[in-house]
Amino acid sequence: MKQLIFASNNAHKAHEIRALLNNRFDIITLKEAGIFIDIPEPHATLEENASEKSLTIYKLTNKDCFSEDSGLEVEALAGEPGVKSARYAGEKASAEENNALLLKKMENISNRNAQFKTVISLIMDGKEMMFEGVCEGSIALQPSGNGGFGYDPLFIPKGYDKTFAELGIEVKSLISHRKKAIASMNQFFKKCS
Ligand code: ITT
Repeated sequence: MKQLIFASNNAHKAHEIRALLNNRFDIITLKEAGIFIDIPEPHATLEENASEKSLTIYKLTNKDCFSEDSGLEVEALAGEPGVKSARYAGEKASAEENNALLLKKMENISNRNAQFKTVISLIMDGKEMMFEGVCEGSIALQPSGNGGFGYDPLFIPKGYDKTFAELGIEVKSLISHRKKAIASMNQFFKKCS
């Protein structure tokens, strides 16, 4: 099976992506590849940060790889936390701290519309390609559920009345931002084969 390095240190993402790629590739995380670096994400867009991660690993390994940058964009907060999703409440903030800050900023805000966005940067044979996926929904009034990671306890996808953390990976894998971005990458792989 063809190997593909996933340029990420987020084990939750790797778990979801392996399920979504359905064993099409042997996905190797950075840790499994013996690469112990925290790639900086200094840019203002998900696209630039995704490129930064995959290009860093490609330059280091010269192997096919991909990365993804994701963020939660809240309409009433002008797209915050966006690219800062992982470090919204501070550089080393936990998911609970990020969620608490988001709820605080949304106190007394009735427009709860939000979307998750994933941008994938794939480098194959030295060429970069990008894929994107968006999942619309809304921000709950309080965290619920134990599944998933990050903002999942606060995000209610459109058409549902439970959070991603309550719905679990089975439902999330059908409708998520990550699912849509991976589906688009899969279309590309199908065209190539
Ligand atoms: P890598 O850069 O190593 O891949 P990361 O956690 O730093 O891992 P990002 O820079 O893409 O990843 O940060 C995205 C943050 O957005 C992530 O830490 C979560 O807080 C949140 N996030 C992304 N996808 C999510 C999802 O599917 N469900 C809930 N929260 C998510």
